[in-house]
Amino acid sequence: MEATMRNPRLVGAATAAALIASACGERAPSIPGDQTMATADVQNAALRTFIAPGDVDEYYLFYSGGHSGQVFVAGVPSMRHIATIPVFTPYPGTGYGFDEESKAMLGDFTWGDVHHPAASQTDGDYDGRWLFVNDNANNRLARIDLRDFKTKQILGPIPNTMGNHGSAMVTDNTEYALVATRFSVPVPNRYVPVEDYATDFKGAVTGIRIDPEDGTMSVGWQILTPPFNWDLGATGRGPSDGWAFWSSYNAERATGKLEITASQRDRDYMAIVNWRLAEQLTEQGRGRTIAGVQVLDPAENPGVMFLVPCAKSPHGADVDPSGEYVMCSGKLSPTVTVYSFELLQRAIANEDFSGEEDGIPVLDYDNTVVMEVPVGLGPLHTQFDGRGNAYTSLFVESSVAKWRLPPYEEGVDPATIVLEKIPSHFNIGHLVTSHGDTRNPRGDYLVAMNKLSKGRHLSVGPSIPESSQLIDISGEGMAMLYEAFTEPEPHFAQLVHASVLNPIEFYPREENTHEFAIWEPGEASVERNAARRTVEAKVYAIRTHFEPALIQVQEGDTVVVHVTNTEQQRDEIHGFGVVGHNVNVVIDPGETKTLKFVARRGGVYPFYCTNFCSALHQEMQGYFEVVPRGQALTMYAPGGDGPMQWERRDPATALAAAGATHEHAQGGED
Ligand code: RUQ
Ligand code: CUA
Repeated sequence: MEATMRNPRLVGAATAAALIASACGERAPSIPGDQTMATADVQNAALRTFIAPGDVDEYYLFYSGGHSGQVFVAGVPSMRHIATIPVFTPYPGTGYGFDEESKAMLGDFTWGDVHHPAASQTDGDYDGRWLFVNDNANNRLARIDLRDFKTKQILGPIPNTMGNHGSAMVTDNTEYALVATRFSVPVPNRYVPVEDYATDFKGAVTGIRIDPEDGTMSVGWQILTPPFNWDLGATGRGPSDGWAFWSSYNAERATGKLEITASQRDRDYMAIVNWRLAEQLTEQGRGRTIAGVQVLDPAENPGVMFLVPCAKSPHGADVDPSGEYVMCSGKLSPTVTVYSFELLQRAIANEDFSGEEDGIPVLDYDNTVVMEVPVGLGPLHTQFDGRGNAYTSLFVESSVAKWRLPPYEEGVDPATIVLEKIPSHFNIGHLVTSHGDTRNPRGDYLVAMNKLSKGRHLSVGPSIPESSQLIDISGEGMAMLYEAFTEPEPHFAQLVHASVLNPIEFYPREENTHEFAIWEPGEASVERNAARRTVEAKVYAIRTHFEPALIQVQEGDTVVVHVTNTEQQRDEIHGFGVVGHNVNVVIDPGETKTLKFVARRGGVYPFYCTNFCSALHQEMQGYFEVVPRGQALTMYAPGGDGPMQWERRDPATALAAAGATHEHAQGGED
């Protein structure tokens, strides 16, 4: 303690904690279970989470924004929100979805449903290059570049896919992002009555190939599956490298009220997919082409897919850091089912099957399971600490259970495997530990992502946030540290050590390949094509003006503006908002963006810098003159064609105007 207290940052925190403890003695902070936190625990929590002004956090928390279509970035341990990365949703804050490039990426959709982010890996650990996120709603997958925290590609809709939920998980060396469907439909999609669901509807598992150089995603192969609802998956590593696993619900192949109809059987299935074999079979042309994708039927391609029963209505399928143990959490059973990969392989080799589903062998349950760990009610998802422990979220019980991974001693009492529980507020969905789905979990922090916050915050009316709780798992026991609130709606997250990432501070000018980038004010230009009724401008932006500051167009013209932010300095961001035309782009230093709008009504419309950039930010503005139809343009050659002439005439004698104002003002004073 002596040593730590020498750290001035910690002394400050300790003092703060002591102050809280004394000054607010009446207002005892409460933690899970509504027990009062002991003063020592308060002090510890304050010390562990306090980041002094100017200091930075240890970890990046990338958490999915659910149906907001975004990804949120927070620092851990402070849990401070740092950034919002828009992915499937326009976001005027960064101008995303307003410039032509990102509009093209979004296509016809203005929302998505992000559930499971997956950070790229090399040798089974995060490499800090990309973050892949799924869109459960519109069957897409997106890639965020962690060099600049921007969405760079949206792939999809992925053919033959409905509800891209079991997604995204990346393989050990980011060869693939693997995805699976939540909903089943007729494939190829056509009208078939829902009564024929069990026989005529299909799900799919898809391998999305990742280009190792630049991360470009493309559809590699697809496996058609029975109409089970694939929920969540995990990729193998070590001994299980080359394999992937998905949990499913609805082994009943039911429709209607699934809460009843899909909860009839005692067990659902976990899928075991040999993705390397799927890749080979596709290369051999064993697939049928449906909607442009090579689709493998597992009945005709033995070995590519197996099923094994698992506890009822599972959410997570997870693989431990060694790659030997695969587990499935059955929400409707109080257990986590742990399989050994070796036993699964043995069952496959010995054809130890207990049945089949549409030609897919079902492995014998008893011969593949190592243990049904009695974790508690509503187990949902499991992460690891790298010290032989697993942490499972318990939705119904509203807590996190810490338990011991195999191997277990002969005849071990299953109850002794569960080591500890800590309550969460409230109804935890996913949890994430630092590097928790890699070969090398760091074992220090766990974030519980709770589905309900039930008013543990200042009241904001009926539409309330979700809560996330930071738990210290570095010691023997788990300790609650902090609680933060987020907009809807975190599902899963990635907790990545800051040292893994190396984001840029601005875009180096040499890298700007935009066709219409300009770097000198003299290169700014406005060109009108009278025949096509378009005006195209190259605009130069720097603190604190635009060049040109006046653009003349004709009513009805399509206006295309390429704005280059010519700054080469961190934090010098400019915006370009056009009043009355629903356009706002934000251009980072060194970046060029293109915006486009139709000048529908004659008049004068200001454009201005929307991002506060300097003391003269308010002055950074200009005008679009929209000359009414039938009235001659004055800044172009007769006929309104060709380059716009900059200085058409002196501004209505600025001096005289100023004088007038002055006089007027003086008059007012008298
Ligand atoms: S999810 S806890 Cu794994 Cu779709 Cu929401
Ligand atoms: Cu440029 Cu504000």
